[in-house]
Order: sequence, then C-alpha cells, then structure tokens
Amino acid sequence: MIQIVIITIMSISYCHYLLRKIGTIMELTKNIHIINWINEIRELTSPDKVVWIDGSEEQLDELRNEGFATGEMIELNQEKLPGCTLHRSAVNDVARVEERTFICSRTQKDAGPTNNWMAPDKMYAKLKALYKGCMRGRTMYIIPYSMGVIGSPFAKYGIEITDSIYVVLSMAIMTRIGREVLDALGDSPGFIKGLHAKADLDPENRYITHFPEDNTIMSINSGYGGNVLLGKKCFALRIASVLGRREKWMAEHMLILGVETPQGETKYICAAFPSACGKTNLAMLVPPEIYRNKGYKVWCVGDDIAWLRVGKDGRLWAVNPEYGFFGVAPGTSEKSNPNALAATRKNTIFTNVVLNLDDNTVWWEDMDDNPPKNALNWKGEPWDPSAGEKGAHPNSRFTAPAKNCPCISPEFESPEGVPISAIVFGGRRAKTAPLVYQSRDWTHGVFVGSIMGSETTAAAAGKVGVVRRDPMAMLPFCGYNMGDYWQHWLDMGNYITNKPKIFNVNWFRTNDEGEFIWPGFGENMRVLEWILARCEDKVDAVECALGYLPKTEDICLDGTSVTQEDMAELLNVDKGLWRQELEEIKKFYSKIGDTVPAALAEELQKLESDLL
Ligand code: GTP
Ligand code: SPV
Ligand code: MN
Repeated sequence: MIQIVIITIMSISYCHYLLRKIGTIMELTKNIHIINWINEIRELTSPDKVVWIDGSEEQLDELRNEGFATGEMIELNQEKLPGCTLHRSAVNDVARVEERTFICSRTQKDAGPTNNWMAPDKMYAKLKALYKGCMRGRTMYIIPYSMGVIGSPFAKYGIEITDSIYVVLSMAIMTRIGREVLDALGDSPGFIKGLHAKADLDPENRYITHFPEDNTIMSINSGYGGNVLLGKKCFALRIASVLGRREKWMAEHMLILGVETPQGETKYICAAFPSACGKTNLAMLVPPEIYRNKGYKVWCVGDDIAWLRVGKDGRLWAVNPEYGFFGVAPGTSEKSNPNALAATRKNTIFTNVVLNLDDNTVWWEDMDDNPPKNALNWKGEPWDPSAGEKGAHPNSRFTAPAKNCPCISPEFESPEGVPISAIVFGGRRAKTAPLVYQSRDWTHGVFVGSIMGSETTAAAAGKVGVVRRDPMAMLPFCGYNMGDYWQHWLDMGNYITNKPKIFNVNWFRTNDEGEFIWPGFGENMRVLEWILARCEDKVDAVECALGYLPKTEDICLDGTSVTQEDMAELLNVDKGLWRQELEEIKKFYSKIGDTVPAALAEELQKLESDLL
C-alpha cells in the first residue's frame, strides 16, 4: 500500500515536473526560431529546469525570494528602501573585462585593430566546450526583452538565456521584458540571441563574445553587470553598431538630455563620455539656482546609450533603448546628483556597496560624510571606515528603474525619440582639453570625436588613470572596424540635412595642486547654455587650432567662485602639450591604418599645421 502511494506521488510529481519543463517552453511562444535555439542550448548546457520569464511581478517576486534563500540577493530595509536588494559579485569579477571581450566577425579586418578577434568557428568550438553541461543542477531562465519601446520603429528584440537570478532581476529593470516582447516578435527570426552562464566564474575562462553576422552574443564565467546584462553594451552598442551601419543609423555610448528654456522650449543634446566620466551626472543635472529661478529645467532621456536615426525632417532623432540606469554608486549624493539618488530609493538593485548592519541600508564613498560604524564592505567583510580602506568598490553600481528618476523626460517613452541639436564629446583630461570647444563642421566634428582621449577608470578591469584614445567613447563598444565606424559617421553627415553641431567638453582640468578647477556637476549647465547659444548663432566665439572656443566672458559665472583667471586657464590650449598629444593621435591613426577615412587624415594634417 505504502509503495503504491509513494509510486503514485512520485509519478504525479514527475508528470508535474515534465509539464512544467515542457509547458513553460510551449506556453510563451510558438516562434520556431526561438524554440529551436532554446532546445539547442538546453541540450548543450543541461539545466535541471527551464523557466520562461513572462515579466509578471509575481514571478519576479518568486525569484527575489529564491535569491534571498540562496544568498544571491540580500533583502534591504523595506521601509526605507522598498523593493531594494543588494547583490555582491565575485571579488575577481567587478568590472567589464576588455581583454576577454571578442568581436568574432568572419574576417579579422571587420573587427579591426581595436577589438580582440577570433574566427567564429574557433570561438564557437572553445565556448561549446565551456558551456557543455554548465547548467547542470541549475535553472535556465529565458528572458524575452526589447531595447526601445515595444512595437516602436526603433525597437529591437533579444532573448537572453541565463542561469542567474541576478541577471533576470536586473534585465527586468534595465529593459522591457516578458510576453509583450514575444507578441511583438511573432514568428520572426529577427531577434538577437544572447547566452549567459556563470559556469564557475573562472577568470581564465571568462569570455564576452559577439558574432555580429549571426546576431549572437555569448558570455561565460562572469556575473558582473556589464559582462552579463546582454541587452546593454553587448547588444545595444556592439551588435547594434553593426546593425546601424548596415541600416543607416547609429548606436552610440551617449546620454540624452533636454534643456527646457524659460520660454518653455526644449532642446536636446547627446553626449558621449567614456565609462565613469560623467554621463549619468550630466543627464540628470540640476541647474544652478540662478538658472532655476529663470525657469530652466533639465530632463533626462537616457544616461548611457543612444540610438540615433535621421527623421523625415532631416534632423537626427535619438531614443534611449534602455529602461533603467546602471549607474556608478560612489560619488552619487544629494549634492552631486540628487536625481540619481532619488531614483535608487525604491525597486533598485545595489551591487558591491557597503551594507549598514544597523538599519539594513546601503552606503558608498561620498554618499554623505557619515559612513556606518557597524557595516560590511562590498566583499561582505566587517568594515571599519576609519581604517582607510574603501567600503564600496569604486565600480559599485545601482540598477534603478528610469521611471524612478524625478527628472525623467516626458519624452522618455516617445516612439520616435527626440530631435538632437548638439552632440558633445568629452573625456577626463587633467591638462590638454579645454572646458569646451566647438568643431568647425560635421567632418571636423567627427575628427574631434575620433581623437578623444581619456584617463581610464574603474569601470573596466585594469589600470586606472592612464590616458588612452577612446574615439567617441566607443573604444570598448564598437562592434566593427574603427576606421569603418568613422566612415559611417561621415556618411551619416550626408543623410542628416539639418545637422547637430558637434562640441567637446572636459570637466576634469586640474590646477597645479591637482584639484579640479571647474566645479562641474550642476554647474555644467553654464557650458550647456553656451553650447545651445552657439547652435542658435546667439553668441560669438574665438577660433583656435582645435576649433571655436568661448570668449571667457561668455560662460556665465554668476553664483560661482570661478574667477576670470580660472576661466582663462580652463580655456587655455597649450600648443606644446597638444603637439605631444598629436604624436599620440598619429600613433593611434597608424594603428587604425588604411581604413582611416581620407577626410579625417586631412583633418589631422590641418591640426598639425595649425599647431605649429
Ligand atoms: P558609466 O556608467 O560607467 O558609463 O559612467 P558615466 O559616464 O555615467 O559616469 P558618472 O556620471 O557615473 O560619473 C562617474 C564619476 O565621475 C562620478 O562618480 C564623479 O566622481 C565624476 N563626475 C561626474 N561628473 C563630474 C563633473 O562634472 N565634475 C567632476 N569633477 N567629476 C564628475
Ligand atoms: C560602462 O562601463 O560604460 C557602463 C557600465 O556603463 S557597464 O554596463 O559595465 O559597461
Ligand atoms: Mn557606460
């Protein structure tokens, strides 16, 4: 009798298990391209269970609870930080790994000299060996997601397969996920395949790989956001840059903001700065009091990625394909970026920050002057703030819904995006680059983007503070040959009849004491004002070897302690330093080699003669 009961229970539960396993697959889509691919990956990775992510709050809640039970996620104080959680990545897995990131186009020339390359067959073979059976004992989650407003002309769809609850919960914040995506996709094969597996987090076998001709991304042995949230850098920049070139649009590492004038008109600006160089901060800028009093407002459309297309009116239109912010935590404060801080007060995932054990909240350097006394550092170890070691990792992050941001633009969900008046490039330079300058025309503007240099930051593994060339802030994110990418920029200039003006900024000039001269953050509004005035031909400028500089008196300094001498220093172009810079630029251009467009080689020659 007992045996019969046991056998009955076992067979019922096995049937249940099978039904779940099959049912969850059959339920959400009949798209044969998706089903076939998932079957292939299931066979390769051998998960115990397959779960489709439908986007429902109930399912996400279930996963959160599962994450709490295993320790993958830590529930924070639900009164102070409702819906918020903490996640810690492995100690050796805290940033993007550029040296392990590959563009596996069919030919090496298509990946170009700035990308790691391996022949697709060879990389597939290597990866297959690593993925083989790697989800045994784990659950495979299938996340249908959209980059851009579902159903809009800009939107592109992806499916990410992952074995990480953290990835599912993060993708649910950073992208639009679930059933609706599958409905929009229908039977189409038009989606980007993304496979992520944590495997055993072995840094020696960590690979972030892209197969642009196959619309495929494969990531293994990492659990850090930038390496595993495949909709972000992998899709929306590396793969999308290739699609953009093919389809005559652009995928750029740019914030998008709107400046509303006292007259109630809003002008939009895109800005490309390298990682951890101020995009999120600029995108959510709070104008200084004198501007607020006049009626200026700044609206955030996006803080990291812009997809740009030519509109019917011949202007460049931008959308933010993301749905959330994956922002740098350290330095984010009520003073520096109150909008970002406010965005993190609910439904946010914090990664690698300090856990305050007294009230189960989070902290990071420069959030305030009050580090918690009873706390765990980003590694989860007891931490004494007075011992001199940082509590949060310098690349610790928050993953927050864009809609939480008090200054999110009313156009955030606009299917057509917003028309762009100005494109701004910028980097972190202690001496060379002036606070702001304008390029002479589109071609020169593309040149200005191509020669960008910036000091490296903690956003990528490796040395911090070393100057490197980072054209258009896309060095780690361009999915094809850099020279061809520059040509694409030049070609786009032929399609945009009403072109945005192109500028360069640098908030990071230092004095002899190594202190920043420019107050930055909200005060950057003063530079935006000049930029917009230039776009409307409302203010004059001074020509120099680099382009057009503001007259020192044309940047409003009312309400700051910046003096005219500081301003002169901020706008100074040291020809000696620039001649040294030119040598670095020439080396970089030689590295890009024969794909450098002739028009940019000419600009380089012109710069050289202008610097004499
Ligand atoms: P990613 O998310 O990695 O792409 O970074 P991001 O470009 O969005 O950079 P973010 O706005 O998060 O800024 C990174 C760091 O730059 C901040 O923690 C600040 O310390 C610093 N920063 C940002 N804006 C300014 C500024 O105007 N002046 C100065 N001095 N520092 C700034
Ligand atoms: C960057 O490094 O530019 C980021 C963070 O925005 S990551 O998603 O890690 O790339
Ligand atoms: Mn970024």
